[in-house]
Amino acid sequence: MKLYDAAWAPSPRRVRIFLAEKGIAVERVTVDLRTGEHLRPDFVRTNPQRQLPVLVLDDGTAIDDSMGICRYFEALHPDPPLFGATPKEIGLIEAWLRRIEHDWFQAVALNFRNRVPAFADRAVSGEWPPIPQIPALVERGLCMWNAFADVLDRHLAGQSHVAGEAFSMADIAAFVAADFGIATRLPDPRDGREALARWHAAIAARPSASA
Ligand SMILES: N[C@@H](CCC(=O)N[C@@H](CS)C(=O)NCC(=O)O)C(=O)O
Repeated sequence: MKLYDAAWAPSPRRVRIFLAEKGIAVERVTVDLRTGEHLRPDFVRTNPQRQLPVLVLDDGTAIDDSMGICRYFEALHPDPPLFGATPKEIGLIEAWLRRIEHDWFQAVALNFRNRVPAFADRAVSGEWPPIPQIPALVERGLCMWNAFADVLDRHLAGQSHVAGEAFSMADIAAFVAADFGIATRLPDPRDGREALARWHAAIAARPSASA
């Protein structure tokens, strides 16, 4: 089994933090996104989507999505249960994961991919044709970013973690989205949002945050 990983990028980071929380060691191959190593034939054979992360199992099966990879390892190693142990926890974590993906992570992706020259006329995935950048989506991403940060701050005012009192995959996904937004120079969501800043500091203090 090999995990194809990449530095600084958010989706691979989700998997690294998840694996660190579980204490799972996997053989890793680091692919350099900055030099476009993921666009070269060698890697494209491994993942035609030309994206990281991808987990290649011993039978050659490739799981080419960060959440799919985390679910795979959660099924193999259920403790600690990062996707929930009770039906209520499982439902709440999934609900928040989808909101974080659609309302926050996509806000950064919209803003970043429609603004950064490296993504001009680039396909979102290796299996798509090139798609032009749409400047208006930069602003839309910014609006979504700030709006969801307000929602999350209000929500975290009443509890210690995103999906309740226990740390979960929802915290990992939101934490990585927050840092990705900050790294791509969106407004820092901690500014003026006390509960979100408290929560972010608590997640950043976990050893897994530097995985
Ligand atoms: N849905 C996929 C998205 C993977 C993805 O977008 N990976 C980015 C890094 S965060 C990537 O490989 N980008 C390379 C590119 O678009 O050129 C996942 O969650 O793993």
